[in-house]
Amino acid sequence: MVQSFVCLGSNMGDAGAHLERAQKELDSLPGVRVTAASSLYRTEPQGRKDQPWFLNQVLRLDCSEEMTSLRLLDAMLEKEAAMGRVRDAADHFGPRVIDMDLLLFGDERKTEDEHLILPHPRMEERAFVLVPLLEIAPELVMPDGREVRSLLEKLSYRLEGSAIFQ
Ligand code: PH2
Ligand code: MG
Ligand code: MG
Repeated sequence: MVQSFVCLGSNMGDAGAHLERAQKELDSLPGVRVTAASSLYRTEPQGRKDQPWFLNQVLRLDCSEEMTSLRLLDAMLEKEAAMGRVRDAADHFGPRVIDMDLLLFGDERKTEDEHLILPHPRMEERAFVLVPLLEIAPELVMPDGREVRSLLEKLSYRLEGSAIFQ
């Protein structure tokens, strides 16, 4: 069994409903169980500011032996498409119905595969990832031994209730 963390995001339509459906879809995958879910955060858009605020949430998944990180990535891309996600290659950071990002897969480290880099290469910069991640895994340590808590301490951000400004 491997423990994995996934960040969900949506800023189109009924974002709350999209996150709820995404969680159900992941839980229904063979060899995957959602074992923890953070609360929902309203977050300032990163990367491209001229778009609606996001709703973000982090899930913890228990994955059985046959569910590898690449299989999980493929399954998540399929679920995103099934939920109506249309990818715009020219707008990597623009609005989306649903985004499922694999943050961590056990202590796996991957740099050689262009489709999947682990840990997620931008998670360290993103309060919208680290705040919900720490909510469900306060003692979490990165595969290289750094505490996730110490990564968040380096960021300049503001948490107001469930809103994250960065
Ligand atoms: N996702 C992005 C780009 N910017 N900003 C926020 N607040 N939340 C996201 O999930 C997000 C983003 C690309 O996937
Ligand atoms: Mg993303
Ligand atoms: Mg993504």
